[in-house]
Amino acid sequence: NVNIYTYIYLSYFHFTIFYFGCLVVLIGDSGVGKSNLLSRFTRDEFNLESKSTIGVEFATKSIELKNNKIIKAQIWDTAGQERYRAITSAYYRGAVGALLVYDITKKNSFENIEKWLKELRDNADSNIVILLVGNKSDLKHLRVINDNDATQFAKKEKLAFIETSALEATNVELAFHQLLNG
Ligand SMILES: Nc1nc2c(ncn2[C@@H]2O[C@H](COP(=O)(O)OP(=O)(O)OP(=O)(O)O)[C@@H](O)[C@H]2O)c(=O)[nH]1
Ligand SMILES: [Mg+2]
Repeated sequence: NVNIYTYIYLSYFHFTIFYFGCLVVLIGDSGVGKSNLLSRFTRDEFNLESKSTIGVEFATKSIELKNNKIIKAQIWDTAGQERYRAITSAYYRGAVGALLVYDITKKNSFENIEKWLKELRDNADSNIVILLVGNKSDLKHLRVINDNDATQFAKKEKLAFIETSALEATNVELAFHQLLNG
């Protein structure tokens, strides 16, 4: 039983996907740095006191792929907080790629990757490209997830893996490019 507003909203949503083409989602626990990865990539900005995302935010950026094709990537930054789960999972459908982010200093955020992966596999298209991202690599003294464990896990789940720092701008560009080049 779909009311008119839902209909308008869904039309708009599908139009934007059609128009912009490349849709990428950022997912992972609250506080892992998704919004800062996005602001670093699209505006070269970082915020030490960023607020937790409410629902979903988005940004676009034109990038040149390996084959010299220029695409406009549309990036949806989803809220990590549990209470927004019903809204955010609606955005997985239609995405060509997902950055699955954890925080290298938070054991929980890495353990929850399996849960996020299941969310993705239940809701996204089956051919979606997924990149596992260990963010905050600048916090070397606080690291609890070593990159070996993450590499093993990524291998087991057939994901690509990269470590980033939104703060130091390490590998951020590379992560998005790697994802979009498939
Ligand atoms: N040291 C360091 N801190 C970071 C990095 N990326 C993000 N942060 C900090 O981590 C906190 C959370 O970052 P956000 O980008 O808001 O996290 P989020 O994943 O978007 O969180 P939700 O919107 O609640 O899902 C902020 O205080 C950021 O400044 C990083 O690479 N290094
Ligand atoms: Mg956020």
